[in-house]
Amino acid sequence: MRTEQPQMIRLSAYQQPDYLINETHLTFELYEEYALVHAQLVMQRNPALDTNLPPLHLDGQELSLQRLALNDRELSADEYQLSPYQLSLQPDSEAFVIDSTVRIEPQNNTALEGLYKSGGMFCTQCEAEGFRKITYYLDRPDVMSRFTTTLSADKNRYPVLLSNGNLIASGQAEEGRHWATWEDPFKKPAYLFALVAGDLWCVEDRFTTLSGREVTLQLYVEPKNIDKCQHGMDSLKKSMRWDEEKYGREYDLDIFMIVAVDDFNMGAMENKGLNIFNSSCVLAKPETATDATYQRIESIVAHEYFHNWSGNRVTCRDWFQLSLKEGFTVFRDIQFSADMNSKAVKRIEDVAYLRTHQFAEDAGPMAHPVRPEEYLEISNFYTLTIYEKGAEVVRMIHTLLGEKAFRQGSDLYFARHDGQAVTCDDFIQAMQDASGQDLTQFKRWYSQAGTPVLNVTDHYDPQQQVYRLKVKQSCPATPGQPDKAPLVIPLAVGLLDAKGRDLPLQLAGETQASIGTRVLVVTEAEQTFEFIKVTDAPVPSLLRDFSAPVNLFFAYSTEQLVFLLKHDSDGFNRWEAGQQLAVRAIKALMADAKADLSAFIHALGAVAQDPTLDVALKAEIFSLPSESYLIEQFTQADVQAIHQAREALRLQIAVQLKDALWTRYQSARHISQEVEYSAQADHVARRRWQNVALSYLMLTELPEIVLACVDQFEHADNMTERFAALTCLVNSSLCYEKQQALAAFEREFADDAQVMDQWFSVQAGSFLKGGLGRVKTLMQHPKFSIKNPNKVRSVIGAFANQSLVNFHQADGSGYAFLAEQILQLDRLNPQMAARILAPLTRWQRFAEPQRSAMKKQLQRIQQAEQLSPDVYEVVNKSL
Ligand code: 0A1
Ligand code: ZN
Repeated sequence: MRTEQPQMIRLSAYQQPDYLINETHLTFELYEEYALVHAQLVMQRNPALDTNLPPLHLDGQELSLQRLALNDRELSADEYQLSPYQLSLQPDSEAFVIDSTVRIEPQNNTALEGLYKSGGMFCTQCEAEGFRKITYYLDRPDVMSRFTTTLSADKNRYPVLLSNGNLIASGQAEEGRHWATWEDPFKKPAYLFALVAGDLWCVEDRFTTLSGREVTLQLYVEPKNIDKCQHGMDSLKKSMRWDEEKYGREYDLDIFMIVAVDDFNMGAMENKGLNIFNSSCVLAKPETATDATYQRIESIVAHEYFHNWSGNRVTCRDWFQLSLKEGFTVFRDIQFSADMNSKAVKRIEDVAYLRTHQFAEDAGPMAHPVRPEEYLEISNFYTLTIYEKGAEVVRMIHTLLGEKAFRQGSDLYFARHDGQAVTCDDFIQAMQDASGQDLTQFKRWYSQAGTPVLNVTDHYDPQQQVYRLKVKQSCPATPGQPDKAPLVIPLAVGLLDAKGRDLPLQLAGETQASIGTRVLVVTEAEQTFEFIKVTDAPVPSLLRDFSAPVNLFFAYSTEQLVFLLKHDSDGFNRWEAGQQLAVRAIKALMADAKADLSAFIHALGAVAQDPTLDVALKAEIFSLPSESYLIEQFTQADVQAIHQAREALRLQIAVQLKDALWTRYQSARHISQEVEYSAQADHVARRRWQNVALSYLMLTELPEIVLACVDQFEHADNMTERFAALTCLVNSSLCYEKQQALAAFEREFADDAQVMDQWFSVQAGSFLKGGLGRVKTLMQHPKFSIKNPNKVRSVIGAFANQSLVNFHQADGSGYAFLAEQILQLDRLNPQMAARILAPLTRWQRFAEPQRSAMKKQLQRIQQAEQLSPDVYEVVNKSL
C-alpha cells in the first residue's frame, strides 16, 4: 500500500541487470508469529556490461532487516540505504557475497503474495514480484540463479517440508523441530521459487520418461482431501506423455510435486518441480466435482506442467514478455485438451470464452497489446489478452506454418534459448528461421491492441463461373493507439454447393483445385480472392474453426445461416451459424415481443432430431449466447431488455420443442442411471446434452419435469447431474423445492470448501429478483470469508459477472455494493480487489442510467485514500 503515485514501468526503458546472482542459498526458520529468512547471494558484476561498479539495488518490500553482511563483514547502518522498496549498497569488487537476515510475518500476509499461511500450512506465491516480500533480491526474471533452500519448522505441525528441486538432506533439531534442504540444479528466476511446510498427505506415482528416466510424482493435500487426487495425478501423467510425443519435451528432475492450497489468488503456479495449485483446480472426485471441473483440472495441470519448458527452461526477459510463456503455454494446453476430448467442442468453448471476455477487454479502457508497452502494476497484466489472445496468436503461427514447420520452430526455440530469459521476438525469430517464412508483418499482432474487423462481401459471376470474396480489414482505435496497420490474418474458408457439400477450391492462377477448407492469407487493408470454375453460386463458410481472433461480418440471409447450421462440414461454423441466428432472434424479440422465430426454432428442432450429429455438439448448439456476449453486441447495452428477450427465447424453445427435448432428456437420464459413472468423453457429452435439455424443460415448470429434476438432484451419483438439477431449481419459481435442495446440499457438503463455493455461486449468480439481498445474506454465512479468494469469486464475483440483471439495477445499488467490497478488499488483498473491479470498468458499454451510476462508483473508488497500485491503475485507466 502506498500513498504517492506509483511509477510507470516501460518496455522501452529495459536495461540488462547490473549484477547477476550465481547462487542463492536460503534458510527459512518458520514460527507461528514470524519467520526468519537468511539469504546468501553469490553475486557478480554482469560481465556483458563494463567493469565500473554501480550501486547495487536489491528489491524488498515489507521486510524487517535484522542483519546485513558483505563478504562476511557485517555492515553498519551507514553502509547501506533502505527505502520501503529497496536496499542499496556499494559493492567494492566485481564478485562478492551478500548475507542478509530478514523477519517477516507470513501469518499476517492476507495479500497471498510472498510467503503466507493457507489453512495450517506455509506456502509461497512469487510470480510476478512476490519474492521481494521474502528477502532482498534482484527480483526480475532475467536474473537466474541456482537455489538451495533449507527450511526448519515444528515437526508435529509441519511434518512435510518442500522446496524446488531434489531433497539432499534432512534431520531433527531441538525443541521438536526438524529441517530439510532442497537443491534445484537448474538456474531459475526468483518468481519460480516455492516452499511449502504443512501437515500434508501425499499420493505418489511414477513416470518413466521416453529416455527411460524414472520420475517420482507426488500430489500433496490436506488429509481430508486424499480421496480427490486421482484425476489430478492421471492428468499429470497424460500431460507428461503428450509433451514428449507432441513437442519432444522430457521432464528434467527426479521428482515432480504438486501441492493443493485453499487460499490462492489465481488457478495455479508453475514453480520449478513444485507446482502450487488452488485446491479448486486440482482436487476432484465424481461425487463432488462436475465434468466441467474435471476438464478444467486436466487442462490446468497440463498448463502448469508444460510451463516446465515453455516458461521455466526458457523464461521471459522481462514482464512485458509475459505472453511469451503464457500465450505459448495456453496454446499447448489447448492442443492437449483437444487431443484428450472433442476437438470441435473444445474450440467452441474456447472461442465463446474469448469472444465474450477477451474481446470485451480489447474493446474497453484496459485494452493492451499482447506485448504491452507499459504498466504500473504487473499483477494487473495477467489478462485474457496476454493468455487467451496470446494463445490465438501462436495458433495463427501454427496455421500459417503448418504442423511440421511449427514443430521445427518450437524445437529450434527450445534448443537455442534453453537456460535463457528471452523475448517474444526471439520466439518469432525461431519460427521464422525454422520455416523460412517471413513473419515481420505478422509481429504486429504483438504490438497492436484491439480486435480486428473483417468485412467480407461476395460476388458470383455465372458467365465466367468466378466467385469473388472481397475482404476489408480494419481495427478500432484503442487507448494510445489511434491508427492501426494491416495485420496478417489467416482466413480459413470453404464453399458449400446447393446440397451442402464442400466444393473443390481453386484460386485464379492455380493449376489445381483442393477439397475442403483452405486458408486465405489476408495481408492488405483490402483484398479480393477469386475462385474459378465455380459452377453455381455457393454459400461461403468463413473463418472456419475460428482461424483468427477477429470479428467477421458477412451479410448472411437467415436461410443461408440455417443452411450452414444444417450442412457445414466445419463443426465450429455449424455452431457459429446457430449463434448468429440466436443473436438475431434475441434482437428481433427486443424490437418486437411477437417477432417470428420459427426459422430458428425449427432449425434447432432439426438439430435435436439429427441422428448423425455428435451429442456434445448438439448441446453446444442449444446453448444460447450468454448475456455477457450479447451485451458486447451493442454499443449502449440495455441489460434488462437483453435478459428478458433471451429468457423469452429460451421459453419459446422449451415450449415448442418440449416433446423432442423431454424424450431425449429421459433417455439420457435413463442411461445415466443404468451405467456406471465415467468421466470418458462420450459420457460427459451425454450428461451435458441431458442437462441442457433439462434447463430448457424446467422453464415450463410442468409437474412431471419438476419431479424428474428433483429426482436427478436427490439420486444422481455424480455432481454433474446433481449440480445441474440444483441450478435449475435455484433459478425456478419453485420456492419449496429450491429451499429443500439448497438446505440438503448445504448439510451434505458443509465441510467441503470447494462444493460450498459452488453452493454460494449458484445462488449469487442467479438472475432471479432480489440478488443483492441474497448476496448480502450469503456474505453472513459462517463459511464465507472475504480473505479467501475462492469465496470472493463465488459470491461477489458471481454476482457481478453472472447475475447481470441484479448487478445492473437501475438504482445503482449493485455498483455501490461492489465498490464497497473493493475498498474493503483492497486493504487485504490488492490483486483480488483489482480483479473484481473489472465489471465496473466496462461502464461505457451500457445505456443510461447504468452508465453514469457505474462511473460514479469508479470515481468514488478513485477518491478513496491509500489505494493499492493495483486498484489505482485499473480505476485511473478506466475513467
Ligand atoms: N503463471 C501462472 C499464473 C499465476 C500468475 C500470477 C500469480 O500470482 C500473482 C499466480 C499464478 C499460470 O500461468 O498458471
Ligand atoms: Zn501459465
